[in-house]
Amino acid sequence: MSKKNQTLGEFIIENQSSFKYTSGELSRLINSIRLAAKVVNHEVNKAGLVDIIGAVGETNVQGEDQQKLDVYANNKFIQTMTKRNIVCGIASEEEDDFISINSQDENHQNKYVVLIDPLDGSSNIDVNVSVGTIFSVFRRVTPVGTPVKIEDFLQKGNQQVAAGYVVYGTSTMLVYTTGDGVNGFTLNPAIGTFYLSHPDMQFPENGQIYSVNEGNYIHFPQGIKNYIKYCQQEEGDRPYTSRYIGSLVSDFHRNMIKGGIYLYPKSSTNSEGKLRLLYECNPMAFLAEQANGKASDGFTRILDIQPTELHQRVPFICGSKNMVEKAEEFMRNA
Ligand code: P6P
Repeated sequence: MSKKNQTLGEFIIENQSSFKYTSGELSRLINSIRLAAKVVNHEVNKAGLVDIIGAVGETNVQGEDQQKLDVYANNKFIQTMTKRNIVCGIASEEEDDFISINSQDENHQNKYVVLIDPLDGSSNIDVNVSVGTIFSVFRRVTPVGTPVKIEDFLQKGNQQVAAGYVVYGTSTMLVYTTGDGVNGFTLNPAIGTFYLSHPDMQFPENGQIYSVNEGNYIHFPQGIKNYIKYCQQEEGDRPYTSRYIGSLVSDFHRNMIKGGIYLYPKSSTNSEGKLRLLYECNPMAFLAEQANGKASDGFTRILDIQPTELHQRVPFICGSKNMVEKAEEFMRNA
């Protein structure tokens, strides 16, 4: 049983034996993410003070302006995981293709691949709104010791061995799962230590918060329009409250604590939605299900979707189980 105020390091050691692949490699991987999170947190917290805000002048594979902090966070996470010789491959929202690590060293036995959104919600950076890092971990499916291949990354989300996020908000938290529940750790910046502040996080089965960009309403499928009107009706515990930060990690985190639903549907302007399956929806869906929540594209469980390409998008509905099921009902009946 996890104990509040345990440090992340103590928690990892205590729970390592409960993880079926107890090689210690995954523990070292979580520790490397912890280190990178602290380094990125330091830069995020002083972004307003130094000239680190502002686009680098390039655009990433998503066609989005690359903010300097995007680039910084991407480099830090990749460097930290590479230097510690833990993973054999990395895919990132900021990288056009996946990165094969130690492929020259035929002796390496690294068996994990990591997919990462190094700084999600980065358009919020220069308006001082919280942003986050999202990560997803799989065991490779190609032979250990050989260069990774695309199929190591295009695995269904139900094969993830770990997933989590860092939210750089009023406090910095690392929230993750290795398939045995979800635990949240808060950083004490004075000493650079993460402490277990939110053991065994669970979505309430019901909630009264819905998170969607209603500016896209006219472009939504009819089922989503009908669900939004349902949320706004005067009946029972409704109307719900609309809360949308524009940062998936922050909206997800609040909804997991208070109860709620996040929706990024497809639309006439985003035919597959906006969010990326591999390094946004899959890790958040794994966390949601581990926290008694639910995640689908409106019809299919996110974790059962077979990926076909690294940066593919999917419609995303995630949060309190009963709220997601009600939204799915509206999608079916539209
Ligand atoms: P929109 C950030 O770019 C992001 O990927 C999520 O973090 C966020 O929920 C969503 O996109 C915001 O998108 O189109 O509503 O601004």
